Amino acid sequence: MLVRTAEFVKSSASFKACPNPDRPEYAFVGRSNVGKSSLINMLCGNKKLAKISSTPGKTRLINHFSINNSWYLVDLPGYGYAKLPKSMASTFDKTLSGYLTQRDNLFCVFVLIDSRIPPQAIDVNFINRIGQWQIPLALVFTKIDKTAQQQRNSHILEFKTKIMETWEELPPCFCTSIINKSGKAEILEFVEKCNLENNMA
Ligand SMILES: Nc1nc2c(ncn2[C@@H]2O[C@H](COP(=O)(O)OP(=O)(O)OP(=O)(O)O)[C@@H](O)[C@H]2O)c(=O)[nH]1
Ligand SMILES: [Mg+2]
Repeated sequence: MLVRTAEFVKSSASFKACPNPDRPEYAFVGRSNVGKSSLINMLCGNKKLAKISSTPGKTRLINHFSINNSWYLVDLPGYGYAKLPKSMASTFDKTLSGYLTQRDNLFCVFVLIDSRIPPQAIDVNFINRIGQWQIPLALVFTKIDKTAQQQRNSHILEFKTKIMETWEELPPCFCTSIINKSGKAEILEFVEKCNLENNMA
């Protein structure tokens, strides 16, 4: 799939304020700083589309981007940012769970995992929650340019093994790097397939 146009639509503080759910939607979620906004920019070929930062906690709202005027990409606030005051962390959690459970046009949630580190309980727990909500999901192992192949592969294998303790089958998995654009074609092809399977876009 070719991304011909990618436009920012709006930032929303809750699912209630999101744009009309009238087209397929794909959301990116994961711990703060894992690379959600960077990945959206890579997929769209526009480094300035979603705001990125080396400081965690940059994205604080639900951000919709319209792709080819026919489907949405959504940049979500990160979870698990330790430096947030507790009250704010719980607001983020409500924003996130409200969005994930109420958005009817959500075709797939991409959960981003940092390939530089071994499996983290917070990611595994979050993925299990998505499973309980029965929302289609895919896993994206990010920043693969940052770690030696052997170490990264062992983190990814450990993660998949952990997931298989509770899941019957592995969800689709992707590996990405914004440095060399790894994973871009694969993710866009996956989105195209989902759109076609649902006869939309
Ligand atoms: N080397 C490398 N750096 C990356 C990659 N993806 C993201 N980064 C860097 O990681 C940092 C965080 O990226 P963001 O895209 O802002 O992360 P985020 O998940 O949107 O973070 P929050 O909005 O704070 O939740 C930035 O400094 C990016 O340049 C990657 O594939 N490779
Ligand atoms: Mg972000």
